[in-house]
Amino acid sequence: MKRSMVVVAGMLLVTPAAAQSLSDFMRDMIKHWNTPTEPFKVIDNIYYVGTDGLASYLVTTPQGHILIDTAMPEATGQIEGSIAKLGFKVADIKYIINTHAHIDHTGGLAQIKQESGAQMVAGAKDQPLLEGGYYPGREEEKHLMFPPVKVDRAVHEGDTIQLGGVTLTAHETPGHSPGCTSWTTTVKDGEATRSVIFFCSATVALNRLVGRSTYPGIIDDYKKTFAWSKTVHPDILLAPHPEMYDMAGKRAKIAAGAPNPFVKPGEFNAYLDKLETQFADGLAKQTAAAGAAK
Ligand code: 4NZ
Ligand code: ZN
Repeated sequence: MKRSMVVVAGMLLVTPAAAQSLSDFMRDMIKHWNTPTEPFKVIDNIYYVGTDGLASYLVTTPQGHILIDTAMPEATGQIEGSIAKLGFKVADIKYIINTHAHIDHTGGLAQIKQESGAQMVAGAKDQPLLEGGYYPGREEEKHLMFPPVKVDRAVHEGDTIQLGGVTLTAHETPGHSPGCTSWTTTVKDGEATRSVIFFCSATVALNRLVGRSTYPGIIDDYKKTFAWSKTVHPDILLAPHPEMYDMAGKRAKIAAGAPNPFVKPGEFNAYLDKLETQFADGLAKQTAAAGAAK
């Protein structure tokens, strides 16, 4: 495993490696996030068009395409190049979905919307963040800002996007951001039909849970998301950070043919159980730190 990947995995937990300065850590993480990678077919009509360290998905249909998330602002050209390399056109994107309004997933939304004329879709509570281009509770931090993008459709639980025979259903999974939205659909895998989740995220990462929290109600929101996660059992887990579902390991196995390595029932639920434990640890640490500071 490359060092940068270990670093990113650590970031997604809570804290950087103690021996490494925060800026070194950030530099390694951003380098990984901006490293190019080959686009590839995940399964059926779902393609990976992200970078080595940040996921972006193209869901194709005969009536145009749906793009889910972008990456850092500087990686937008990579995503567009990947779409072209697969033989698809940016101009044919009809909807752009954002799972959550953080710079590592929103950097190319405004540009690709402008170039394609696509409708921008996001969770209703992330609309002000996307239209303001800032991180909630850290409005002054320039390095977390991204090009603002107008949201055409603000979605809630159960809302759908339908295009060319494909239906994507929105699920409110708040906490990581206030409007964090996961999407479900189904794909064909030979004769079988598989259920897919594009999970938003539920890591603590940069969020403040106690004191002046990232946003009011954040703790209850994470809890709602963990409760909901126990009620769904997707066959395929996809997420904004490729480490969340071992994209690289599975991609390496695709060449072998069937069975498709991305089909892994139970992976989502095991991962969410792990995130729930990490959330409890993060909350305990932040609570203890707030107590010690008094
Ligand atoms: S995230 C940064 N999406 O919460 C931004 O994993 C967003 C995340 C992590 C780190 N950042 O800019 O340092
Ligand atoms: Zn995030």
